[in-house]
Amino acid sequence: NANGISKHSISSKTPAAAHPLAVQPAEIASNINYHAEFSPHFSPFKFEPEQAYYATAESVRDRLIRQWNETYLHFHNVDPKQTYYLSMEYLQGRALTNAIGNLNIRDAYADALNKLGHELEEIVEQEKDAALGNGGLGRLASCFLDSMATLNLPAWGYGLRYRYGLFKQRITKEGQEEVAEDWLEKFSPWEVVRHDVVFPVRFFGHVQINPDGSRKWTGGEVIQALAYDVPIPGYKTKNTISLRLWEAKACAEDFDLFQFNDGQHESAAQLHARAQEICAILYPGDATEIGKLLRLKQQFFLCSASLQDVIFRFKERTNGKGPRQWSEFPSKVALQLNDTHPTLAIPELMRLLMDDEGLGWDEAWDITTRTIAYTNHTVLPEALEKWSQSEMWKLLPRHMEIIEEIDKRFVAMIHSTRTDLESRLQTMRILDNNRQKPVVRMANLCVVSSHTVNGVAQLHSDILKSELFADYVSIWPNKFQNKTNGVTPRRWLRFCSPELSDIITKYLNTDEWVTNLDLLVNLRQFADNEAFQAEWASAKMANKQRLAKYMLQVTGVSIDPKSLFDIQVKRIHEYKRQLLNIIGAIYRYKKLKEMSPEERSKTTPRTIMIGGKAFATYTNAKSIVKLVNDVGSVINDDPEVNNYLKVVFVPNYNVSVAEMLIPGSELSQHISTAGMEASGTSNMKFALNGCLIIGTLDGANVEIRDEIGEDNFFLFGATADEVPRLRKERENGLFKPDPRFEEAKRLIRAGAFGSYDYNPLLDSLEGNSGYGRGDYFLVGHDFPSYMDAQDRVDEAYKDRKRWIKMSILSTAGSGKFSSDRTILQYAKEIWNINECPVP
Ligand code: B1N
Repeated sequence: NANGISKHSISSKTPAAAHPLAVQPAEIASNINYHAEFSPHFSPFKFEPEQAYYATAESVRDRLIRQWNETYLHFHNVDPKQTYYLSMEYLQGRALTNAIGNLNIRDAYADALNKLGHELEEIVEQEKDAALGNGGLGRLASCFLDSMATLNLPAWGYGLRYRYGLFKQRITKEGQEEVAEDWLEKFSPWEVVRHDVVFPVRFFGHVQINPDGSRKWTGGEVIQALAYDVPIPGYKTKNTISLRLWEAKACAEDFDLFQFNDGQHESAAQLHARAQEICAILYPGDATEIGKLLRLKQQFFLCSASLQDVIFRFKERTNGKGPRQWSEFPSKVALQLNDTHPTLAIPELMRLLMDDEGLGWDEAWDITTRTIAYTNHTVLPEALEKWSQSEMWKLLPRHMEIIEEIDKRFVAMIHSTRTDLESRLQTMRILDNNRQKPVVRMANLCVVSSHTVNGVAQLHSDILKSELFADYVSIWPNKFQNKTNGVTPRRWLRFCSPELSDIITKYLNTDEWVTNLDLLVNLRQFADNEAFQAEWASAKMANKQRLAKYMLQVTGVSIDPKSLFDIQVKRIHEYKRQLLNIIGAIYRYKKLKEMSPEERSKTTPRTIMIGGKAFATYTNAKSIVKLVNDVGSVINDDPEVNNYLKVVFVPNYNVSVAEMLIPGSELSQHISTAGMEASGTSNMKFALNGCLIIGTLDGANVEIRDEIGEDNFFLFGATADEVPRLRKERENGLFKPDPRFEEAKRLIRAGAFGSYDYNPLLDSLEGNSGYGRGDYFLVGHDFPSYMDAQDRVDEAYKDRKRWIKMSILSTAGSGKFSSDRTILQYAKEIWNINECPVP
């Protein structure tokens, strides 16, 4: 019941007209037609854009299947050490443009579609985003897969096939409304179901103790995990790896025919309903605590199915050398946990090794700790996962036994070797029993059980070592590493901005930068070149015009491509400080109102775009969405100022909207309270696209500024090490607010932007302390420095030559932020894997 390689192979005879590897546009066109006719999903004779999209996608998918199978077979034969990336989230976005771009057949497909009466640009728009993630963490996983494939690394992703991904955001008079997004409504042409890859996953039940003392988890309910594979093509390489997404199913035997025939329809299908629940929805939290038992079930489902699959493959790849030794496991398998969400892989691997394979504790522990590594993505206390021990005893009794044993052994180790840390044990332990409802601290379990723990930007990794995990550093000083995040330059420059890419290729005289992003530094020599600057400016202008057209279409607001395009798009969160942005915009509006027409005409016209989704139950985040929309309505309708300022909320921000916004951006805001944004990754995408950053010294901003140069970065705000002192000062009543800040808030409270009650939101910025008060995120403190930085932006934009030069230098300094660099570092410094290119 799994994906064995059989001795019997099949030969593939493909009709000539449908040949999947056609290169000539005419042949490709007939291949697309073949799919429309012979893998029909719609009534015949219709070939509207939607039908054309599905037929094109299937044609491209067929082309991928061969190299995908070859990759699997090659890995099987070479049997290299392989990485398995475990993540509850993948934010894949659309696949078509990416696939034909990576296969280097975009133009042929565009021509073929032309022959069939369609435009590629329109066809790719038919695809729904695969949004199986919330934000940066999920998108990072998808960029990593792209880099692993491109670098020919033996690596796979594992995740869940959620029926409903991240919600669609609709903006109404009330603010944000969440609408279920049915990405599988019709079907996805990019997944292949593997009916032969099925593993049982148990929940509940009890632990049975055998006569020999060994233990076995039995009873409870058993749900089947069925594999759906998504091909991940590398750029200009045959290597095509897999993203394996599990779906939950009940067995046919679980359907109680007797009960059903007896008229008890619901209870007959009980397990079927329970199975369906597991993969029904992605929990829409980003650095927000979600303590739902169903979420724990999802997490275990991912871990158990993936580990059974990994172990199956480990046993299968013997290459005639007789059965595998378990001691080989860590030299064949690397498991990477994307945050604590897949922590249960730790006790599950221990259980499989001990209870199913008969290993002893010490050997199982040695194998587990040499195999597993953990990436931390946040230090926000509310996002650090803690699961109730009593709930876990019910759902996963054997795993709780194992977790207790890990905790017990950790405590014993401290008592015997590190008595100096005994006073710290209460916070270091995995089990927190000092509360009414005892919990398991997942991050502590990860740190104790992993060979390597990493943060996602230098500052963040430093904070992990000096604060969150400081006590562990003294025990395992070499366990902690930094791996600064990166983004794939294929999706985030080459494909989303072909205009800029062509200019880069022309001046560098090579397109090698697409896989060797460090080459972008060579653009520095052209930063003052007038011809280059002119081409650069016109490519940016074309992208701005495309964006303006899009904004008109989705919001009805017309924006001027000659104004400065200033963008902040990310999940809405108080620590990301969209409030700082909007309060700054309100003050700008007030100033413009007070100016004479003459004075106004000398200001730098701006279009401020803000977008992002708010967690459905996060009240302040939802008020922020509403506020941006309300402020926009007033300003955009004010004929006195709307030639100089517009504020537009970008609805339903997602991967494909980002691909439209980022190339057209000139200034982007990454303005979190220092120390709170672990890395940020959109900052890298904006910089790569020649967009300047206004930002704090937080997350990866620090490294971006180092690379691009301080002259090309609009810096403001408190630093991470000042934050604790500033919070204290506020508590002691020593903070004097800026009058401009006070005035802007007063305008909101006075109803200048409508009658909605913004008092609770604004109260969070006031007072000295208290829950939801006391300006914990220091918006008021950073406001004057933010306004200064914005003045520097306005000045810089007036000097177009200087601005374009800064824009070029941004792109030129972005080489470090390729996810290829990040993944190579993981491969060498954590996974110890080598490339395995398909010949
Ligand atoms: O991970 C990104 C970073 O670039 C961002 O700075 C960071 O905020 C983000 C619970 C999270 N951290 N934690 C989460 C997501 C979902 C969830 O249920 C937490 N996301 C991040 C990539 O490193």
